Amino acid sequence: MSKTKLLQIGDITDRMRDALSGDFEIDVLFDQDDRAAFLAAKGADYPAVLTNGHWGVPDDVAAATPNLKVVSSYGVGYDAIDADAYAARGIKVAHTPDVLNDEVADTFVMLWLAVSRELIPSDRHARSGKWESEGNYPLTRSVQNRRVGILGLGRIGQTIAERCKAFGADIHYHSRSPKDVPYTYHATARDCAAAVEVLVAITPGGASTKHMVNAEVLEALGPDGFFINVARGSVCDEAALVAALEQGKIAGAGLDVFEEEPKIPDALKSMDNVVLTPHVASGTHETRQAMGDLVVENLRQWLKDGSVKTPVPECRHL
Ligand code: NAP
Ligand code: 8YV
Repeated sequence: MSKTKLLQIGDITDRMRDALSGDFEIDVLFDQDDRAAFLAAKGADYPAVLTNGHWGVPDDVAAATPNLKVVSSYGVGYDAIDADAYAARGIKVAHTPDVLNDEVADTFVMLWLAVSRELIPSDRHARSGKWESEGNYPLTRSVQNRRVGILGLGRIGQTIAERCKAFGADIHYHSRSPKDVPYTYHATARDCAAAVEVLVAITPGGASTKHMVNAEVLEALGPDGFFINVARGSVCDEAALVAALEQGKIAGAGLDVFEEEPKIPDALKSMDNVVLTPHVASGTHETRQAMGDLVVENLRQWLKDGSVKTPVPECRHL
C-alpha cells in the first residue's frame, strides 16, 4: 500500500520519525534547496502537514497545499496557524494540550525562583571567587507568601496556581471570563498587575493578547514586582519591558519567550535582574516524548478514520 505524503515543518525527534515512517512518506520543507519551486511542484501532493508552535503553517505553505486535510502541531499554542481559516475549509488542526502543563508550570517556578533569589548572579559570585575576595552575597527576596497574578487561567495557568500554593501564595488571575476557583478574579491585566507582586503570563499568543503586558501594566506591577513570561513573546511589549527594567519600574523579569525569536534584545541580556531561557518551557526528554507521541497519534488516528484525538477548539465540530 502506498504511503500518505506528509510535509514536515521544523524539527521532530527520531522517535516521531520512526513511528510515522511506516504510514507516511515524510518530506522535510527545510531540506529543500528551492522552497518556492518545491512548493509549486509538490504542494498539492500533501494531505498532511506536521509543524510546531513556532513555525505554524507559513502563508506560502498554506497557499501551495490545496488538498490539505490535517495539520498536526508539536505544541499546544497554535497562534501561528490560522485555525479559523482551516476549520472553514474542513481541515483538521490538532495540537498537544495537557501533556506539557507540569513542565511549563515547573519552568515558571524555575524562572520565578531564579530571578527572585538571584540565582545567576549568585552562582557567578560563587564561581568567580568573589565570595572569597569580596565576602558574602547580598540578601535576596523570598518567594514565600507572595501575591501572584496569573494572566490566563487555563490548563497551564491552573497548574501554575497549584505550584504557587506550595509557596503560600495568595493567587489572583485575569482571563476572558471568571472561573469557578478560589482565587481573586480581575477583569483587566492592569488590575491584576496592580494587586500582585509577581505577574506571570500564560495566555495564548495572537492578536487578542498582543501586548497585553504593556507599560501601564508594568507600572501597575510596581518597583518590587517580578514579571515572568512563559506564554508567547507577543503577549508582552518588549520595548516597554526593557524601559520598565531600565527605569526600575519593576524589580526583575524571567523570560522564556521573546517577540522575535530567536533574537533577544541586547538590553535584556545585559541585565542581572533578568533571567533568560530560549523557549524551553516544555523542553525535557520526557515531555517532548509525550508531545511527540500525541502528534503521531493524531496523524495515525486521522489516517484511520479521518478524526484527530486533540483538535484545537476551532476544529472540534468537524
Ligand atoms: P488554555 O488552556 O487554552 O488557556 C488559555 C487561557 O488564556 C485561558 O484562561 C483563557 O481565558 C486565557 N485567554 C485567552 N485569550 C485571552 C485574552 N484575549 N485575554 C485574557 N485571557 C485570555 O491554554 P494552555 O494549554 O494553558 O496554554 C496557554 C499558552 O501557553 C499556549 O497557547 C502557548 O502560547 C503557551 N505555551 C508556551 C510554552 C513555552 O514553551 N513557553 C509551552 C506551552 C504553552 P478563558 O478561559 O476565559 O477563555
Ligand atoms: C514548543 C510551545 O516549544 O507548546 C507550545 O505552545 O510553545 C512549546 O511547547 C513550541 O510548540 C515550539 O515547538
